[in-house]
Amino acid sequence: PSAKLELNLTLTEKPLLPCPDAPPGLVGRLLIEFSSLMSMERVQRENPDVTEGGRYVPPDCQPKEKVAIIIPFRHREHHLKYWLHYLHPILRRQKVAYGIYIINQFGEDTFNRAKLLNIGFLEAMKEADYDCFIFSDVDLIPMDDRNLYHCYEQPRHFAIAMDKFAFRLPYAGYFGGVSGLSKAQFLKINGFPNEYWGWGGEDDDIYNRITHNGMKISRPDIHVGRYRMIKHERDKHNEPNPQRFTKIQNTKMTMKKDGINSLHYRVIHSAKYPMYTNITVDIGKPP
Ligand code: UDH
Repeated sequence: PSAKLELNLTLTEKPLLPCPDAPPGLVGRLLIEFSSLMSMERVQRENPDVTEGGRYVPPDCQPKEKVAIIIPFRHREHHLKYWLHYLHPILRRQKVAYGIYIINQFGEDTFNRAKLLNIGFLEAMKEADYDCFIFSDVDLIPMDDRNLYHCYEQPRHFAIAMDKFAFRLPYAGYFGGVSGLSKAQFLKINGFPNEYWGWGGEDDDIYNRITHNGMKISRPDIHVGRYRMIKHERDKHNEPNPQRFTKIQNTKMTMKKDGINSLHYRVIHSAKYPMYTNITVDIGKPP
């Protein structure tokens, strides 16, 4: 009888077709605002098919890749609610198979965005065989769902037209805010620098790593790559780093020894919540 059951199953289960390059359910330009109250309960209620740890797999097609979304984080709970509220439905319409990883810096020492992103790469890889890594600030919301959150032939810069920069690139080599690299692209540049403490420069260093390794930046159409940033004051312990200008002159030398191959940290706490995975890490402090 079990052989018969197996046969029945194989006859009725349709193999899923690959997810389309242009998902049919996209709506285009979106209204993004941050004035209404947001709660995690509401986000949960409105996203019942997201599974524990903030994971999702499209039910009706075979995704080409698995995407880990990595968010550097500390004391931005308010922003995170909006980010999850907007992004879960967008990613679902885009037919992305994904997991959300919040990498939360423990303690009150100087913030280090790029080091947290490196940790996100390693920690996500421990959980699943991700092909693609999208690194997003917690306060940036895409205004158009045609800005597809997956990886491309070349490292991708998604946040090319932010409201705070009058919907333009602030300078040609800008790679900040939201970016995405395949596993191979990330490893080719030895990941991101661990030695940028405080605000600024790390995104330019990543840009340098990409170009020094013979890759180019890929970008969406300027009308599609629009973002709203949730307004905020400068955080404590993330002051502009005065060393950033000299450091970005030296990427070619430093990238070989500073990166994913020199990463040290300690996981303090890790938890799967309904809408995201949180990993709190001790990353040390500037020398
Ligand atoms: N981040 C945190 N907590 C912090 C610092 C940074 O979560 O304490 C994360 C967060 O994901 C944020 C990202 O790191 O989106 C980038 O940091 P940022 O938002 O400080 O950088 P941005 O360039 O702002 O967006 C700089 C300060 C602007 C002050 C404007 C005052 N009017």
